[in-house]
Amino acid sequence: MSFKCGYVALIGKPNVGKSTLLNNILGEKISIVSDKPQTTRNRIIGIKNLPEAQIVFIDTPGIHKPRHKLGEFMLREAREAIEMVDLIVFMVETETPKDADLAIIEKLKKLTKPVILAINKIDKADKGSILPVIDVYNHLYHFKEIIPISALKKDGIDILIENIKKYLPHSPKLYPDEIITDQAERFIASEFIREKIMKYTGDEIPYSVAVDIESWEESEKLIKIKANIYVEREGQKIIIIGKKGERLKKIATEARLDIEKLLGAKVFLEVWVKVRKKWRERDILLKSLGY
Ligand SMILES: Nc1nc2c(ncn2[C@@H]2O[C@H](COP(=O)(O)OP(=O)(O)OP(=O)(O)O)[C@@H](O)[C@H]2O)c(=O)[nH]1
Ligand SMILES: [Mg+2]
Repeated sequence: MSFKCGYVALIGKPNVGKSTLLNNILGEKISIVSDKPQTTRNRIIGIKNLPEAQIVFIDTPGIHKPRHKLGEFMLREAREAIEMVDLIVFMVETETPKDADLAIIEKLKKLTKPVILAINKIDKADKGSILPVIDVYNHLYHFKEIIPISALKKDGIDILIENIKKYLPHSPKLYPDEIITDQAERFIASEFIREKIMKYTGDEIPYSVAVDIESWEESEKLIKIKANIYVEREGQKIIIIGKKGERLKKIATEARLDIEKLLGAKVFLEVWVKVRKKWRERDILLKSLGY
């Protein structure tokens, strides 16, 4: 009866390190990461099994003001995660709160759930700057705990986990031990491709891209995957492909290596870039792309 199990949402403004934290807690990459905001678009469950607890994390899209229907979907994903969990981990950076952080705190005030504040990226902050930040947040909201961490350098993660456990309900496991995520391999593979596009393109391209797996054939020796990259304009297609196809080749090669690691198998990956005008605004296209 002493076993604990519950849902924990990782929320915060874009780019604070939510997905980095989830991957490093699990020791496996299931949620994509980039140095650009609005990387995560869907709720992603990651399960941490401990001898005395099962923590079901939900990574969420960064909370921002949506400017198109895709953004509205992302915000809904975050909101629904907040509604379904036992505990919220609100992530911020080691700096005084920005408007986006304050707006989230206003939303938290309307809830009755426990909230832990994780102050991330302490590895790049001056030592003396952390205490004043804690002090400011302490005055803004009644956080159950305030924990400075570095998701990247895995600093403070054990303390965070110990504190999360305190607020989980007594309950048997909700998921079998061997399951680490609710996301299908097909989805994670498409995300790895999107991650490399985010890495190798700039301006508006990372936000105008969606990836869809068209076919997936498994044989004994090889998994053959055919994927489509959708962009909104012809010019974006030309940029992604690059001179003599070099950029697309780099994107596909790096994505394939990640997919092979995930699947533990050899992969043949074929990618095509296609234009779908204004897909971020069109309900039918959004739905067909999983948003
Ligand atoms: N220095 C430092 N960088 C970090 C840390 N955690 C994450 N980052 C970097 O911050 C950037 C954003 O990380 P993500 O994990 O994608 O952030 P996110 O909160 O999931 O972002 P969205 O999905 O856009 O909401 C990446 O470049 C990470 O490498 C950290 O502890 N220290
Ligand atoms: Mg993310």
